[in-house]
Amino acid sequence: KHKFWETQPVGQFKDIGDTSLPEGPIEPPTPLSEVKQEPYNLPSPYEWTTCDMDSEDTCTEVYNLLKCNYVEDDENMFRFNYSKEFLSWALRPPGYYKSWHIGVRAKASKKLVAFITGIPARIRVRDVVVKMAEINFLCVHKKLRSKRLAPVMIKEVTRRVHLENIWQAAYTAGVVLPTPITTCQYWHRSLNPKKLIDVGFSRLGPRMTMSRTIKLYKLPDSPATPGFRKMELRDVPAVTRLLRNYLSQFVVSPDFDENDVEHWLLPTEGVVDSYLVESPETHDVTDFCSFYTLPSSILGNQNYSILKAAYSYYNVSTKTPLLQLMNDALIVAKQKDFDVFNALDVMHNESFLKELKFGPGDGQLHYYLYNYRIRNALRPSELGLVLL
Ligand code: MYA
Ligand code: JJ1
Repeated sequence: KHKFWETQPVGQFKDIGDTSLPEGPIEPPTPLSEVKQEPYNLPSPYEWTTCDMDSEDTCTEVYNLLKCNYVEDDENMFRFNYSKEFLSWALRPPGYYKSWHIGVRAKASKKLVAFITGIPARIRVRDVVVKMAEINFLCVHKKLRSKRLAPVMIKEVTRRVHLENIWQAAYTAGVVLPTPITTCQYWHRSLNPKKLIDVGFSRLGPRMTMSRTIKLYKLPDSPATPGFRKMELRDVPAVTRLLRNYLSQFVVSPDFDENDVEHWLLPTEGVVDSYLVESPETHDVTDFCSFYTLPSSILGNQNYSILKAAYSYYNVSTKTPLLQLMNDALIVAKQKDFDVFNALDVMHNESFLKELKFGPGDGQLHYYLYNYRIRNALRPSELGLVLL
């Protein structure tokens, strides 16, 4: 069934429930001298290219490939439309490798027709921190699908990760592959219900009118929590402490240091928003919430072309109830003109989703590790990792 994935060091379906298999690396590292020195062969009309994401022009080429060919929902009504600023942020974290930003071009026209990326990350699995690659933005042009290009691209990114002496990876997908460490559900909170209904993102509930629906989703004009404010550079040490302490309770989470927090969580206009609660009395940072901006193209609607979506990222509550903190996040997202606020049922998110009027979506997200076995599948609430 999975001619490619059966050959890879990933948990196989046949091994599910086998308690004799140990947790940890599936195969040991090989000496670097034994890592293949030349790129894998592509079908002859195509050639490898390393994408320089510092270059405005390359960034635009990648942006356009993804805008037209990346992930769609199951009814092909919406397609992710990551912005150039987002791609430049997502692909250039501390210690990134340019060689892990891999493109495929048509030799004749030099047109970019496929893409895959890795970025380095330290991921903690129970009590061990593992150097990994996070693999994302795998995309093959619509006209070149089902030609087995994806396996070659995955093998090539694996080779380039190995050359940096890294032997594990983490990735997510909307499709089931061998084998998920957990499967998460997308939830959606309407901020602009009229537009969501008009574009077919959501439907008018039974016995609901448009005006009752608009009233149902109304939010206050400003956040309720005293001391709620945008995160600033001076907050990096306090946010790092808060986040490290919070994430330590999950089975799988990133191992963020201050450099990582500065990159991934300091607000970046139109890319990532972060807020915290600073105690008006003690000036301690007690709570934190964040979301990233990922619009989707609306395919074939007369009136609208872009759906503005915020995605819940990392949230920590120690004093403000999580429900109140996330309600404030919804309020600021609404003020910033987002149409919908999305979240997965990871970490403690289940505790606020229903009460804050999120509804389950029709999409799921499966999480995977490469060359690292987890003995039993996790519950989504045991996962402390959000990939972009
Ligand atoms: S997930 C987002 C993926 N992108 C999209 O969904 C965008 C729209 N779709 C496309 O562009 C194409 O359909 C893609 C497949 C490129 C997805 N992850 O070339 P093919 C397997 C892994 O004929 P195409 C993200 O970015 C499939 O099961 N494998 O197919 C994370 C089959 O293998 P097998 C996938 O449709 C990516 C083979 O590919 C996926 O033309 C993580 C068919 O190849 C998928 N999403 O192209 C990648 N979809 O026969 C893994 C299909 O065995 C990283 N397939 O079933 C692994 C870690 C690597 C680093 C390791 C370091 C140590
Ligand atoms: O956005 C998604 N679904 C929406 C739109 C569905 C349109 C028809 N298919 C959805 N809307 C209902 C919202 C409603 C609001 C009021 C309350 C009740 C709910 O369900 C889905 C997620 O649910 N998104 C996708 O399918 C996109 C792909 C998801 C897999 C992503 C793979 C990412 C790869 C990562 O590297």
